[in-house]
Amino acid sequence: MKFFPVLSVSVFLLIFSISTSFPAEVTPAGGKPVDKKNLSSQPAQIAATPGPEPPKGMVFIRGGCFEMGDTFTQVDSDEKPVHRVCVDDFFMGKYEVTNADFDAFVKDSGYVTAAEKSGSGWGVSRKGSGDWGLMKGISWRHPLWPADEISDKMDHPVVQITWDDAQAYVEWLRGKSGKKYRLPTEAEWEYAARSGGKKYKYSWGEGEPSGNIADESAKKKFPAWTIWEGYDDGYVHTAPVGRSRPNESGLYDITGNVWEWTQDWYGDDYYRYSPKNNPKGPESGHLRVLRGGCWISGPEDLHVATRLAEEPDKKEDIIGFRIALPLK
Ligand SMILES: [Ca+2]
Ligand SMILES: [Ca+2]
Repeated sequence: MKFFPVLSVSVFLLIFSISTSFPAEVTPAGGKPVDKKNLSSQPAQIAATPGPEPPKGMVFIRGGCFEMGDTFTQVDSDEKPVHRVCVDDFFMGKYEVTNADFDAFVKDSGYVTAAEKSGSGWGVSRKGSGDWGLMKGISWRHPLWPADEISDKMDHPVVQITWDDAQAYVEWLRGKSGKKYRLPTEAEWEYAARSGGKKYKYSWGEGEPSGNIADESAKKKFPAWTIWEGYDDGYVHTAPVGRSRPNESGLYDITGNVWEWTQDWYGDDYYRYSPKNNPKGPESGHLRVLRGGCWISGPEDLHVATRLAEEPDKKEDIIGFRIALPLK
């Protein structure tokens, strides 16, 4: 398990006041509307899988069997043993849930998130040290620091969302649609990130990374971070969804941008006894699984088998989610 934060930076607990003054921040190209028709890079191969028409904003993932876990090293970890898993057909969100998506939910339901109730969330300091801490006055509406606004980044992934907040969103979707939306299971997530269970080390397959990760842009701001050397996605913090090249299943930002809550409880030994068919995680636990790495993640945390576990009430500026919909 990669205990958070997965950075070579000092962890600190510091309560910032709302009036704390930080230097001006620049997020390259942030907030511009995404014109998905004009994306410069397209997937190397979109699985030409005939299947049922997915709901808007989702892709069809044809089920199958695959080798789940870390197939690339011999090091013992919670990503071992590699084990065979089969998942049924399902739909998966093409993008991470955005601020615009979440705003529609909140406007319709009146829902108040955990960070708004508690008045704080976790985030990275705007100072170049990259220190991490609990900050007052941040929530999904003020994702990075108290003065940060979402009005110019409605197409960014929503963050500062607990697992329970994500559950409230999918329950709302269920009520609106009559369909059984939920978070993806950990197995579904890895199968989809592997473009149908392929034995890839990274979700993008071979070649240059794809996604908003700790890159050369991030290093200019946070010199102490471990980055993917030579790769520049242009974003220090979150990026609009859908800007990066999708994987072969047509999923955007499945690696990077924000960690994504899955439905499952976390068990560090779960792979030793996981059932083969449609595993749903341990029956109980105190941590939930997140997948995919984020904008602060370096190479070690970006391989497709990487598992992160957090308490379900954790809210951070690097955590969001995407939705799934089983066919039956
Ligand atoms: Ca980046
Ligand atoms: Ca992601």
